[in-house]
Amino acid sequence: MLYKVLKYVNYFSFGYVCMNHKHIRYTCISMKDSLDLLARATEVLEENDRKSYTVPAGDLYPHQWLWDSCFIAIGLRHIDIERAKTELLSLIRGQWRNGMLPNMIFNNDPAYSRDRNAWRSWLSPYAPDGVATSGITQPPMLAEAVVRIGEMLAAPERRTWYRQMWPGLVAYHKWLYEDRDPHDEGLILLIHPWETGLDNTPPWMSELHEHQLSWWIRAMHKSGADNIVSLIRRDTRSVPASERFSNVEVLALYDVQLRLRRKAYDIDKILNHSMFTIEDLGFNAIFIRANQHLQTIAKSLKEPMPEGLLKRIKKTEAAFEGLWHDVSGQYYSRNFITHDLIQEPSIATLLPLYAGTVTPERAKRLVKMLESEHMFGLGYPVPSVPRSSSWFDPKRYWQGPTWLNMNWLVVDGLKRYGFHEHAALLTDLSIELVGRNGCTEYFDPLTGEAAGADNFSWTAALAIDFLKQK
Ligand code: 2M8
Repeated sequence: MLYKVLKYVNYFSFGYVCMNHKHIRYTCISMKDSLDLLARATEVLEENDRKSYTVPAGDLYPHQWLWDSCFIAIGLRHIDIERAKTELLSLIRGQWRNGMLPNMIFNNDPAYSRDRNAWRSWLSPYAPDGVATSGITQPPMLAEAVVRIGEMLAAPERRTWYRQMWPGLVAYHKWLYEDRDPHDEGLILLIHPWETGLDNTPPWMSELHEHQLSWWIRAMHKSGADNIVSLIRRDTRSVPASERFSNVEVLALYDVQLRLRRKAYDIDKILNHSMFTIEDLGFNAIFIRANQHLQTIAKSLKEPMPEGLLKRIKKTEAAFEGLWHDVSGQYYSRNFITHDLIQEPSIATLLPLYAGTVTPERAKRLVKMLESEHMFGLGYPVPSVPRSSSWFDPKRYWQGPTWLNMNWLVVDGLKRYGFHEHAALLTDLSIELVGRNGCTEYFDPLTGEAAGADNFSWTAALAIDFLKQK
C-alpha cells in the first residue's frame, strides 16, 4: 500500500522515501531540475572525454578503466551511440594476447611513467604491444554494456556491432575460466582487491589485515613509519585521507602488486606461492550475468557458443551455491585456498539479484536486507557496507558510501525479480541524490553529502541512464 501511495507521489514530484519504509521524505526534482541534471551530466562526460575513451575523473583517475568505460558507455549511448561504441572498442586495444582485459590502460603521457612502471605489463609475454596496462582485471561488465548498446540499434546494425565485439568478448570469458578457475570448479578467483572494483571492501580488507601483512609492513605500522606513504600518495592530494585506504593498506596493496609483478602475472607461478586469492561474490555474480549476455549475443549472431565455454558457464551457476550461508541467509565471498566463507557483508551481498539465478525465496530475503535500517535501508541508499557492519564508515570509499554503479546493478536485479516498485524508488532516489549533490564519486548514505572525486564519469553516465529509464 505504502508503495502505491509513493508511486503516486513519484509521478508528480519525484517524491521519495528511503527503502526502509519509516523515514518518508518528500522532496521534489522538477522537470527543469531533471533537464539541468541531464545537461550537467553530459558536461561532465564531455569534460572527461579523451576522444576515444573517457577518464573516470580528470585529476584523480587520468587513465582508462575497464568497468568505468562500460558504465560510461551505458550512459553515453543515449547521447551519442557511435561514441559509446568507441568507448568499448577502445578497451580492446588493451586486451592481452591470452584474452585478459586489464583494469587500467595507461595514458601514455610522460607525466604518468610512474603509474606505467608500477605495473610493467611488458614483463608478460601476453601484454599487447605499444600499450601499457595493469596486470589485473576488473568485473566483467563488458557484455552488459555491449548488449545495452545493441538494444538501441536496428537488427542489421546490432549484428554488425556484436560481430565487432564478439572475438574480444569470447577471448575474455575464456581467459577468465582458463586462468582464474584453475581447478575447473566454476568460480573465478581474484588476486588483488582492485579486481573487485570495490577496492577496500570488508571481505578483502579483513583477509588483508589477518593474513597478508608482511613482517616489514607490520614493523613499519608499529613504528608509525607507514605514514611516509602520505608523501607520495596521489589520491589524498585531492580527497581527504579519511575517505580512502589507510596508509598501511596502501603499503600492503603495493606489496601484493610487487609480488604479482615479480611473477610477471603468470597465474601458475602466483598460485604456486598461494598468494592472496578469493572467489569474490560480486565479481562472480556479475560474471554469471555476463555469460547470459554472451549467449544472447551468440544467438543474435547465429554463432555457436564454444563447447567448452558452455559447459563451464553451466558449472558456474551451480558453483555459486557454494557461496550461500544458510544460517545468516546470505551469500559471501570465499577464500580460494581454504574454501572458508568470508563472513563480511558488503554491497556485493545484494548482487546475486543482478545475477538473476537465485531462487525467488532468496531474492526476497535479499530485498528484506535492502529495506532494513540496520543493513542497507539508510536515508540515501544503497550503502556499500551495511550499517550493522563494524566496518561501516559513511565516507570511506567502498566501506559505507553509496555508489551510483551499485544502485544501477541493484535496480536491474530488483526488476528481474519483479520488485518494480522498489526499483522505481531506488531509481528516483539515485536521481535525486545526484541532482542535489552533483556528479561526485560517492555519497554519504546518512546525509547524502558528496564525497570522493568531483565530476565523476560513471555517476554522470548512470544518472543519464536512470533519467532515460523513467
Ligand atoms: C577505484 O580503483 C582504482 C584502482 O583500480 C584506484 O583506487 O585507483 C575503484 O573505485 C574502481 O572501482 C574504479 O574503477 C577506479 C576508477 O574509477 O577507481
